[in-house]
Amino acid sequence: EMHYEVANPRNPSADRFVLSKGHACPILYAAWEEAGLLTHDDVLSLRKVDSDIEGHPTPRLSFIDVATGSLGQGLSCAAGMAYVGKYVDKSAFRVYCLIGDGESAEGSIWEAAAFSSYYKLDNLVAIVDVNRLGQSQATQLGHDVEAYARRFAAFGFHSIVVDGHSVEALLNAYKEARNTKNQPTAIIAKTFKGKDISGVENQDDWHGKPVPVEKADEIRAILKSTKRHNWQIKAPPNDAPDTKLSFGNIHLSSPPSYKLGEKIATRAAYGTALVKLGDSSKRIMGFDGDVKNSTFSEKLLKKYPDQFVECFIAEQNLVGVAIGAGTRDRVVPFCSTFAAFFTRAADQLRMGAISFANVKCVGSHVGVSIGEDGPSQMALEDLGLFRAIPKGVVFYPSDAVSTERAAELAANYHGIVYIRTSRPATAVLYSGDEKFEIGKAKVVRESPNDKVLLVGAGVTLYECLKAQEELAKSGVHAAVVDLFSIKPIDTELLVKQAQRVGGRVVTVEDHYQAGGIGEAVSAALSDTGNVRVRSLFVKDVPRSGPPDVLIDLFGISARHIVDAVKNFH
Ligand SMILES: Cc1ncc(C[n+]2csc(CCOP(=O)(O)OP(=O)(O)O)c2C)c(N)n1
Ligand SMILES: *[C@@H]1O[C@H](CO)[C@@H](O)[C@H](O)[C@H]1NC(C)=O
Repeated sequence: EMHYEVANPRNPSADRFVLSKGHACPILYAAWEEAGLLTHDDVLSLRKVDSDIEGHPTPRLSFIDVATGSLGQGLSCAAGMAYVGKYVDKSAFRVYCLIGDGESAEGSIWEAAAFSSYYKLDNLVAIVDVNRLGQSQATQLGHDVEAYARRFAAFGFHSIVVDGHSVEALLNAYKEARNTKNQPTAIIAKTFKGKDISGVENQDDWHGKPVPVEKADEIRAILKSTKRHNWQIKAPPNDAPDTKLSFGNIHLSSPPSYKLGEKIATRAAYGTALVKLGDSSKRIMGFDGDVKNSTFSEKLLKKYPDQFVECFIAEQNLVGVAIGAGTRDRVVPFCSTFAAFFTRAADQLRMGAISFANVKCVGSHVGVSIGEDGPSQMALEDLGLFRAIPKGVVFYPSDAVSTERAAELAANYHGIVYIRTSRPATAVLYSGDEKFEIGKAKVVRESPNDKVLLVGAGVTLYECLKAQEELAKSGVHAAVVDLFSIKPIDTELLVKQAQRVGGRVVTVEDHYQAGGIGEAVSAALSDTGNVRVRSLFVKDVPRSGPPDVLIDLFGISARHIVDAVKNFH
């Protein structure tokens, strides 16, 4: 059914296959041997440490676009691929996603289903392997294929029920899917786990186990008696445009233009940056979860509606779609929502790391400084989440200039990048031509007499600046660092400054302690002698109130910084 190029599985025009039930990958490896990409020895190296034929599929293999194995995520990624195929590449490629029936209990499957029908992704086919069984017992719906058909139909799919063991029935269903316009298709395949193998078929307790070696002859006989189908590999049409996406070459269409001291929220500057990146590349895409007028991603929608996808209030799917859209470097996806709500997609982000995904997450509304909306809207653990991602980059810009540059750096870094933006308007600190780099902090105040180093980012940088002025009045001189790049952190600069001021360092952050700036700075300084770090952070569950009041009440205001310095002996 699929069109692909065996020698180049990542051909941008080729059909995509996502094995959402990733644990079934041995059969996928066997299929690629049959297709001629893998050797028999490759396939037999399953799960060996020096083999990319892993226990669950990952993009270490050229025919895998997204890692799977954490159930419920494949359909979102497939939908992202299908969206790009239909609306961005305008290519004929089709996307197939195989889902387990047990897996279909995951809510994210249904988030993806709603998204796929809303966007009329008629190039997307979900195949549900209804074998009745999960891992430890029967699924909720058992073999009730009609119930799956009704559910997918209710979510806007064209549902087709087939005998999943009949290749003819499956081929007919794929044909029907190809002829179905304006809606995705769900093929509900009734199957039996361990079909035809005596004592195994349709029985519990065989999940994830090889059949016993004594049964090998019986199984060989079954396979030999199974009718072979004549098939040929169909070449892709090669109709996907050459995107020439060259990372390192995506620029803001004009440098940041603000007046020093002018007050702009970094979230607003993010919207401006996204538009400027969109000016220079048609392949910059924005994704948001119905908060686009809060995150300011709507600026991209307004100027370039073709480069924006509303993903509605379904953050797991938002991240999954963006990860899928970013595969094969078709687009550079920027997804935005309130930073707190990215925690809902923690598992998608974790899997994104295993997928070596190229995705940018921009979280607004961080910390107590959002004010009256209260703690449910305050991200206070997002830095911990994103810092944990291997090779992930985390920016926490304090002003509008550094925010625009963070977005530009993110667009050019192939990997997962998080940008933490803030709600309150903050003063512009840098001129438009200031150079920002991944892994580099900025010293914003320094004098030869400094006796303490204050480290902040976002709103707390301004508290540090206020504290610095206050302390100077009583003759205590403090250096102030704008951390900017939380990960990788600027160890060199921190060590140098900490030593220069005599080893006293105070960090302050609008975030809980775990995974935050205090811990990051402490780790960076842990191998430097005679350095001590005091950290101010949000210690308790916050509440509603004016931002300034909350910043003070929860212990991260200039007054608390001054106290910390005065009590730091
Ligand atoms: C999010 C998540 N939860 C649990 C598991 C553990 N697990 C792996 S396979 C499986 C059963 C899956 O059942 P189904 O989707 O019906 O697949 P099949 O029975 O066809 O193998 C479970 C619970 C997992 N991999 N991911
Ligand atoms: C977003 O737009 C809606 C509808 O126009 C409006 O009611 C709401 O106040 C806006 N939110 C923000 C934060 O501007």
